[in-house]
Amino acid sequence: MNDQLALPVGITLDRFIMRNEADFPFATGELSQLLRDIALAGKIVNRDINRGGLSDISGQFGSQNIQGEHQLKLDVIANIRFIRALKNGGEVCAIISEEDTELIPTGNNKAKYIVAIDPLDGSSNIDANVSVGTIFSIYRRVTPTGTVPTIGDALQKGDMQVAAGYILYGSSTMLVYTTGRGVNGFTYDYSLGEFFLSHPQIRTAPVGNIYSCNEGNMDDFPVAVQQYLHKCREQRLIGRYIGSLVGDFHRNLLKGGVYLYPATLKNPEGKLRLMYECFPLAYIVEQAGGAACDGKRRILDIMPDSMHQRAPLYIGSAKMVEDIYSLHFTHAS
Ligand code: P6P
Repeated sequence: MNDQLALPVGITLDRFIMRNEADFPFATGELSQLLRDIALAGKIVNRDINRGGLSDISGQFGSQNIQGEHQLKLDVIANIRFIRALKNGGEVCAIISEEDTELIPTGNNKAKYIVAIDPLDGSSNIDANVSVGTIFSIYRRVTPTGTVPTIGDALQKGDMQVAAGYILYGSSTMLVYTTGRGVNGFTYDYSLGEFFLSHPQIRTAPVGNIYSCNEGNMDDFPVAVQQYLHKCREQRLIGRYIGSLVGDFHRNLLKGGVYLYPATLKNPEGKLRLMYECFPLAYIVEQAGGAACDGKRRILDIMPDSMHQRAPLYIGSAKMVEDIYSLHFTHAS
């Protein structure tokens, strides 16, 4: 149960962080400052995205990332903004980014946090003005402070996260995050340059009537998923899928529903990346009363082998995720 007191709607992110820092007896302020650094970079990326069509920063950058995906100019710009904010903020000793093949040491070897980030997920939608998002996950390093961080600092189980969140650049820009005491949402007021608490203590319904999935891949899906989707249709559930994970996840979090990205022929391990997409959203959804699995395991129980590892993802309302898991289990035995 969330023991975080629901603070009044309308307080700024900064005041919220300060009030809640007091709740952590051993808080030393570094995590608070790290959250502020991420929020600052989010404000800058928000401005870049809003200007995308007006300045020559939309379209392709002309390179590919480790995923073999064409990097868009805004992908690269967002990556630079977040890496710069995290380096300059001084609270992070290393970064995993979707846009960079290797672990990025920041030089702040005395810092105790590691950040895994997808700087701009769903960016292929930007030219069509569809919502996109930043997804981040924060861990404590496991090697001694003062030493150069290693890959072992980065490859930690999902359950080891100390915080996770996303920034949704949509009809409004929102920062939603958890530090393990519930999930809170903040809406950005551009005229004041501040995030304000707008969605205190978000809880997700145990069952929803929305399912989000690219049904074009239906014939590739495991039998269990095909069976589940047929059930959704029989029950006349609502199909909503915008092809942008943060937008689909956020809508389902607030309204109830489930997002499915199963393994496909093109992505036999699933498409979504464990460290900076599945883990952070799984932490958030569990803190809001929901669930996330890969069909066989709870997402947060998975121990990653590599930074850019992929996984199938079923995430959202607990009962709906449990139904998908049970069907996998039935068909596995
Ligand atoms: P598909 C965007 O590329 C992304 O990583 C998620 O944001 C989104 O949910 C998914 O891929 C869309 O993938 O194969 O349905 O286009």
